Amino acid sequence: MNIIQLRRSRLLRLLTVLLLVACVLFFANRNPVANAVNSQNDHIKTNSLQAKKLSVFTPDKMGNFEPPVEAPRSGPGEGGKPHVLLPDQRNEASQSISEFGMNMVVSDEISLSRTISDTRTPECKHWSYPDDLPKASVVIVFHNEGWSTLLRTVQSVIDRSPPQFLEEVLLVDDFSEKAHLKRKLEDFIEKYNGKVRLIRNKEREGLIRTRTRGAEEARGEVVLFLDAHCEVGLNWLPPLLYPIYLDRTTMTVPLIDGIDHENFEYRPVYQGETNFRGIFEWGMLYKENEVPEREAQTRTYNSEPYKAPTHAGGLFAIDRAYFLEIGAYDPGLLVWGGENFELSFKIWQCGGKILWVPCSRVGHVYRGFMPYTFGKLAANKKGSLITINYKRVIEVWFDDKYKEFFYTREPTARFLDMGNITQQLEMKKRLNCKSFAWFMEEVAYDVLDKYPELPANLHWGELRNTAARQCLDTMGHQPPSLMGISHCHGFGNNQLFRLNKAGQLGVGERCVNADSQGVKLVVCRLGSVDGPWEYDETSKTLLHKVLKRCLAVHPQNNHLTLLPCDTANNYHRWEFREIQPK
Ligand SMILES: *[C@@H]1O[C@H](CO)[C@@H](O)[C@H](O)[C@H]1NC(C)=O
Ligand SMILES: [Mn+2]
Repeated sequence: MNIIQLRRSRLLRLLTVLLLVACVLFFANRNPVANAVNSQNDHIKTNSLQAKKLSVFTPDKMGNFEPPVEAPRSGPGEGGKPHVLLPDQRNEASQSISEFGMNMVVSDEISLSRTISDTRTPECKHWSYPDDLPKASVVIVFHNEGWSTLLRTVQSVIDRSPPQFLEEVLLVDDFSEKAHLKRKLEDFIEKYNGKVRLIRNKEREGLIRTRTRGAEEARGEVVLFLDAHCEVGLNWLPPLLYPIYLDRTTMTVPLIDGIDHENFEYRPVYQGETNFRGIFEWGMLYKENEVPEREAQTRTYNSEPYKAPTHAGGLFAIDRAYFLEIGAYDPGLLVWGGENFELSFKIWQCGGKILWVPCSRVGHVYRGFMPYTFGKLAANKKGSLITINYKRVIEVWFDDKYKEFFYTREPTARFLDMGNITQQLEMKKRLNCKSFAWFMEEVAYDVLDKYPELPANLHWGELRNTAARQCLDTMGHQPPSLMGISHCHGFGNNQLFRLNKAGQLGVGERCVNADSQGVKLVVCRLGSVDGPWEYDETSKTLLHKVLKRCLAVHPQNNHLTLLPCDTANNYHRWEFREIQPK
């Protein structure tokens, strides 16, 4: 054999080997779970070809991690049914609602291991997942949480997670004061034999920093954050871990079910087969939108995960090391709010992705209100903490054009002190992150359909009637509702109006319009930024162009109304006065 022949035969052998490997890989990927028991597969993995097993859909067979069907149980709240108290418990119940924001008397009577309804789309039962998924630390941050809601969160995770994928449940106490969360809690979790761990902050840090601390202290490969008043759904864990197993720069988000804060009924928030995903409006309020066709058609099954621009915030899973590599949460964010956007924009713009996972469901108690204060965390801050956070987030992640939309929608934000963002901008550069325009075109392409580019404001501020010396006011009502006038009080949500170039008079995310009944606060029409109003700089009158009348205070009864315009009448005169946060 000469050299050339030798080379040729080596080349041939190499090609044959490559072909074989490719075949094995191909078939392994086609039927991964069958291959899970096949040593061939492990061989491939240790050969560092990094073959990942794939999930498989089998219409005629249950998925490999599906739990056996539970026998129905009777008892308070079993099956996710609402639990009703006796009449003589009403006082105690309403006290607990004011203390915790939810009915703890009801919760305390329901078993920590109660059964719930299966809210998943039926397809979900037929997915099998690889047996070598990463292990998760479930991180639960709490501050003055009620006893049974916190422990039911823990117990449901223990009950409904394959133990081989659950490294631990890590409870992180953000400096609670309540007695039941001290020694009693430490004693109780001993029964979990080390599977449940508790760490405590030495001072109040707020939700955002406490979550980051949880990730730093966690021992699992994946961190999975839950609120402290959740119940995880049937077979919730493997579907969340699987996309991260395939690509460690993926954040996964379960679909959230509702748990009623008064009777603890467990019920789906999303009905039927329609999937939703997280988006936002330009004031940075979190919104949801039906999954657009462009995304839906990238999948074979409606039960498969889909890409989402953002998420609600509380519940998600992420590779722990990846989360820390991208700086976890911006440590300059305060307490609560906007952190979901910060993390979402960072993940997408810096090369990762966010998937919502329809086969993973987690129930969450939506509280009527926040039962605690931010204490000294909020001291010395002018304006709302959340708006300060939003400003920080948009100043780091938005391009100039999009920043303007935020300041148009939230004009007082220009005056707020967002702190120093130098390090965030340096990190953005270091990670070579893409522009916000890229994100809007490739990921959040449905946002502009619902919330188009905002024309600049012509005027903003409180809107004061010259004769009545009072200000236009939403009166704190929800739309649709009649508006009124009241004592001008400057900063706040009810009297801060914006009139844009297209005639829209907005207040927060709402709009002002009018009909035969009067001047009304309404939900702004989705997909539009225009409106019926025209302000005359000289006469200071505000004309409703459709009704051809002017906004006025009635001279007789001092009520807000629309009248045929009288440019010389002070009851028809309105002046915008810009206001700065106190
Ligand atoms: C902001 O932070 C950077 C680095 O963290 C520092 O060099 C800079 O002086 C800070 N700027 C201000 C105004 O404090
Ligand atoms: Mn919550």
